[in-house]
Amino acid sequence: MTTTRHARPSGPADAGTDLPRLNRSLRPSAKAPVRIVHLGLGAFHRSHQAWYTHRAGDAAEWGIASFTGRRPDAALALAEQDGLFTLVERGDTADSFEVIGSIVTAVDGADVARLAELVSAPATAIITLTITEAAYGLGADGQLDLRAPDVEADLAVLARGAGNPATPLGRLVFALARRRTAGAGPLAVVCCDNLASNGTVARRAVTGLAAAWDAGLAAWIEANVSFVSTSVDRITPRTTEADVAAVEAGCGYRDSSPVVAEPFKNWVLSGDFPAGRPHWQDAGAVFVDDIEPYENRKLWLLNGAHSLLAYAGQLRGHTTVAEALQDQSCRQAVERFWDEAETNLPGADLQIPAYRAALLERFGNARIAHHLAQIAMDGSTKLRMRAVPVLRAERAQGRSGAAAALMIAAWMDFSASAANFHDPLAAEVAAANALDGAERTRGLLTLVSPDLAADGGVVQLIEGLCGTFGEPAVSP
Ligand code: CS2
Repeated sequence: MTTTRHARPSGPADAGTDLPRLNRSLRPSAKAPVRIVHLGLGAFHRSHQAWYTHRAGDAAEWGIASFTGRRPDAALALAEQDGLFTLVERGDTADSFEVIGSIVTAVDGADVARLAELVSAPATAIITLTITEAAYGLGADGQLDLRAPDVEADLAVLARGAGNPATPLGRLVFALARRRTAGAGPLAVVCCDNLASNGTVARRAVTGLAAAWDAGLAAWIEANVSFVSTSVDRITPRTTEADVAAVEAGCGYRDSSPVVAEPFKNWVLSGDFPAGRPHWQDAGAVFVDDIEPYENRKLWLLNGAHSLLAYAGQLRGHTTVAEALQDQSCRQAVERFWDEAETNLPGADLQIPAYRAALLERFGNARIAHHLAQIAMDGSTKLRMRAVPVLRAERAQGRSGAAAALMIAAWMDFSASAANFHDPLAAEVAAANALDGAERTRGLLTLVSPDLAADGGVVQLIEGLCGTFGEPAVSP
């Protein structure tokens, strides 16, 4: 199937260019009714879940209403295009373009009344989430931190009966309460964030918040909401002005919101859909009983290598994944980490050698400018999924876990030097960085894994590895 479209849409030209804007005249098929509500309208949602839904054999029955997170911008831009956007599939040598039609409504996340209305509609069968790893509000102990200021604030809003919670979790819990009242029946929540056992994490976070507000609601959620676990994969860098220009040149229309992604995509899901689901398998999604080996393979090998490259690479002065991979010291650290991780990934079914080879190719695609700074964000949360399990497994078997420890050491060095350090625990990280020597290492490690921080051997190992990729540019 060719995905390149050269048709010019009818309709007004965009201000500032003589090109027409992408608009409903290019909608690939009739607009589907809303049956999926999504929280987290970002580039990854559009290149992944929206693409799978667009390509499902029964796409005509499954429209997505997609809500933004903190800002309305993406919803406003997409609404101008009737929800349509161009997916630029960027291979090693060429781009192909496809107009994606599965998002039928794009809404500002602050419009919680609209969210509640759609979630409580009987036709809605699925709520998908890409709200970032950090948004599940889990502490290092894996439990929802009810004392986090934004969680406390939302609980106060819910307790007052006000309809404007600010966090994605608060908004979701509010909307589920409306579904309960409406008697609209069971549905599935499908977590698409990069977390281990992400369905379980979402269940814990949602029911934890609900229980702190209304025990009856928590019990209703337990009985009526299925939390599906998924492993999601498609490298999707942030869209740039050059990408907008590439769409203009390739398609002959102006799209304010194209999304660029690699050709590779993967979606593994496990769990029940009590109100039905699209035939995502038509687009290559895979449904399994036991998702853990697949999610570990992806979280450790792909995301782990990404985080290692993000910290080591930036300490070495690189900007993108492809650039960092050219640097032998970064490449070697990745290969060593993969060797360690692989020892803890069971079964020939996982085809680890082929998976590793494919990753090297995917990371090496220099036409995808995947910025290390984007991956480096929220490290305290990400390392819990990407480095800690491998380090823990290695130590449990009497080995050092030095390659996983090196990822954590690189994060520590980066945290002390980055001009723009973005992390939910940024204040705590800064406080720990003001300490010296082993105290600093222990303080930082406690934020990622309190149990590993209590092990003097691990603290010493990580401290010894600090400075491997160069000293932090700015001392704490
Ligand atoms: C990346 C992921 O930003 C990050 O933390 O590791 O977004 C990664 O690109 C995706 O998981 C790929 O599927």
